[in-house]
Amino acid sequence: MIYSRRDILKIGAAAGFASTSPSNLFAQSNSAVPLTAREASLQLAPPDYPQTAIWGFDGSMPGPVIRVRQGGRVTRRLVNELPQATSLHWHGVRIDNAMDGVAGLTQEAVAPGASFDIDFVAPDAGTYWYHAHNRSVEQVARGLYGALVVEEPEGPDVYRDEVLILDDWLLNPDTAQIDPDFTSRHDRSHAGRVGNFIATNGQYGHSLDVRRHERLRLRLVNAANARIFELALAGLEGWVMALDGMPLEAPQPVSDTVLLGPGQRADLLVDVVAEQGETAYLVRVDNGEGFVQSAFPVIAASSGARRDAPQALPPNANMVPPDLSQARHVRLHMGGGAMGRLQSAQFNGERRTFRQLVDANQFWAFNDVIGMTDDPLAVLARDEPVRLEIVNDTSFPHAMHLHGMHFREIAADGTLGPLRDTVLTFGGEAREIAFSAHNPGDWLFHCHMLSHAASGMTTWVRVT
Ligand SMILES: [Cu+2]
Repeated sequence: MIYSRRDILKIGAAAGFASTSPSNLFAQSNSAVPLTAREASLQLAPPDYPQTAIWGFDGSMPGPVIRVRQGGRVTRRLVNELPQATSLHWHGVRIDNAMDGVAGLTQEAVAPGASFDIDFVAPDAGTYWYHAHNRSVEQVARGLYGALVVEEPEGPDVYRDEVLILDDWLLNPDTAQIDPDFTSRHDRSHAGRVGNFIATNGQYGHSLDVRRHERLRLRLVNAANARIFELALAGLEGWVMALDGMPLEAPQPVSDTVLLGPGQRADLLVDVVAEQGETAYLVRVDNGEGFVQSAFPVIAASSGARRDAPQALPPNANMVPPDLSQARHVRLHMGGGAMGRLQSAQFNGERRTFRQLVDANQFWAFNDVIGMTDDPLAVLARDEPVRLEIVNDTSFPHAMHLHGMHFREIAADGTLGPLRDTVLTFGGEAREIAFSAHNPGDWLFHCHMLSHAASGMTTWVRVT
């Protein structure tokens, strides 16, 4: 039997009704559902390898998919059973600043043995993710992340709605254990920590059975520390419906490849066009060569024919494009890294030579300054329109993520692109983004290549 989206919602509603018995209400009122960061081990590498020790939410990697209806509240108690302090960030959510989870900016890190109560409203439908935001270069690499799905009141009619979290791991090829050198000078000064084992949802040989002509919603999340995923479809025909959670005005047919930098997401609708007995694929393209990222064996023929192209997802509210004629200009110059031209930069309030910076394991500067500063990059008035020019004067790509607010890229012809929360820039490029500073608070703005963030590429803006 094929369930439509509405059938699934009906089943969910029936389960909800059953849970309103008095005894269940009493149990729920005691405390928020725990989300426990802890050590665990699981079979990450192929079956002939040992299990891999990871850190995961509720001991799994990825952590549990958290699903909530649009406008609903997310309440969890973050319980830290790790040997290290941690915090939890909700990437892409236009969140109350106090819940943004940035250790050292919006809250103190949660000490081992301590807990932190999370309670926020998810205003926008779409695909988001949560991940550790203390010592991120280590904690995300060890597995502390999961998906947050905020469902439309009435989503598209699909056979299955699947989260596919793409990641790579740097594993010891003999023991299958995660390489514990999170301060590698080479990773920091080059393209970041790039793994040697790539998988979907932490599963070797990730596979989903499908039928011909079924329509699936694939929620792709790039959780990698540094890897840029270039993706293609085989035996599937699809449309990009949303980027970084936010619906596109019109579905965009996937004719070529989809590029996802670290932190970025794409929602696809795909129709299975491979024949029964064949296998369809989500393909990872690496230097022009294709690799299986996820497999979709076509186990049966569908009773129906292919369906019409999908309608756009409903837009999220209060996303008025900024008035560029009134916009404040802010410039972010990126310098440093290997094969860069950085001679010196300010670090901890002092000017340091590049040699001194190398000794301090710091490699990247924003506007001549390395790392977090007491003063923000910009102090913005509430609802102030901003154009932020990002000049990548380095030899490497960088994926700049703004917390708390989405932005649009300004194209060369002055038009505004789709809403995003992370923009991928390549070496030598200048890109410009624009947004209205509608969300008050202190918001991190950093490279999501996490080794880069740990070695200089972190700043912040204040919205008053
Ligand atoms: Cu970077």
